[in-house]
Amino acid sequence: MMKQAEARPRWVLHVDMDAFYASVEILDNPKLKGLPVIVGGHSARGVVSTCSYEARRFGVHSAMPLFEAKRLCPHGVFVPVRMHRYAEVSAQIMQIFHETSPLVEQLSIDEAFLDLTGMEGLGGAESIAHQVQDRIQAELKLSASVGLAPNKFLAKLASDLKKPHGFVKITPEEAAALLAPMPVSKIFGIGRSAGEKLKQLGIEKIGQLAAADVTVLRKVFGINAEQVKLLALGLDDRPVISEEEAKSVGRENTFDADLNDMEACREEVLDLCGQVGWRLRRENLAGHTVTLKVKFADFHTITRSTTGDRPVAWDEDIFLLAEQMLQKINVKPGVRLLGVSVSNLFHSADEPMLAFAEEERMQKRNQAIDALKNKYGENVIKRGITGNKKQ
Ligand code: TTP
Ligand code: MG
Repeated sequence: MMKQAEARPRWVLHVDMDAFYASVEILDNPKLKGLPVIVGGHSARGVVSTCSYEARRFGVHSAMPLFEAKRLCPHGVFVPVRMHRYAEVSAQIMQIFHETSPLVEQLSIDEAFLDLTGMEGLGGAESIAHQVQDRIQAELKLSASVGLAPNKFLAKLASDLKKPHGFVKITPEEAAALLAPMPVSKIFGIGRSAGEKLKQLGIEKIGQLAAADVTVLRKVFGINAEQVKLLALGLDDRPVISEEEAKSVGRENTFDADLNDMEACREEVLDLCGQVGWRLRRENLAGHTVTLKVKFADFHTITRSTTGDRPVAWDEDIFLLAEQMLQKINVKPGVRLLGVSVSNLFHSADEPMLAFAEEERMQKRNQAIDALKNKYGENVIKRGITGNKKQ
């Protein structure tokens, strides 16, 4: 019998800058040091982007209307957003990350995961984590909080525990006990609505969630119940994915004979959307932009892109956008190739709306197809177009 491979112990580092925009403003204007600095306004919609920890003591926080921040902190120093400058500093921070590990996953302008697994030869994950925090301080004169843990969920949680300038390491052994007394809202994807439902079941703490019966959790999380329970136990096997890997996910198909009617093109686009969706979901990815590529019989090629209001990963959602673009294209001259891709990717588990979507039926259908494709390959199933057919 084949021996099952031992699970490799992982070390994931999550780095998140402290009061990022405000800290950059103070860096560029040291007179602001120690003052309640509130960044927002001008180009923004009149809300606080962020504020220094001095301002947080007055109750000011991100996304709060500026007038309210002014009321809470009348002596605050209000400064406008300077996006290009934060992007510049962000690039310097990411440079330090890339010099530290080959596997860096940027989550937002001021945070990233670094996979430090197997870097024992360099002094071990903990020493590297300190080096990263120290380099940011010494070279950029900025403060970061770091979390070191065996997986992404715990690493992100850890970096937030002792802000600002925190350093928190969570070992696999201590994870469950550390999580147990925390409120369930600490788990990404558990928002107010799921929190309320759990409360009705008498579940408020992560420890209770970890001990709950999966069949009970299904009532709240549907098919995600198992995943939520694993998170509550401190288990999360999502990989750290570098930008190169995650730029876009796409599939294209060249036809033996050119297609020249819309219905045939729709069938093909639907099939491509299924292949792209499957790949996305396998990697726990979702994307904001869907691109349709059409190569005509004369090799002339066009691409059309749509960025939707919400991220897509389900076949149906990708198809909805792709189909709208297809309908505007004249396919009569003959289509030689069709391609569908999704870009502007991020990890779906980081966007709660998607991770625990209410659309359970769609999830079930997609996941049933995924299970087949995972087993037999992507050509095992071709989906038919349902609903009203257009010409
Ligand atoms: P965060 O990391 O959430 O916040 P922060 O770095 O300011 O503070 P903390 O120490 O708690 O990490 O977000 C990073 C930047 O993103 C933040 O500096 C400003 C911007 N941002 C907004 O513009 N609007 C928002 O609602 C949030 C949350 C952040
Ligand atoms: Mg931050």
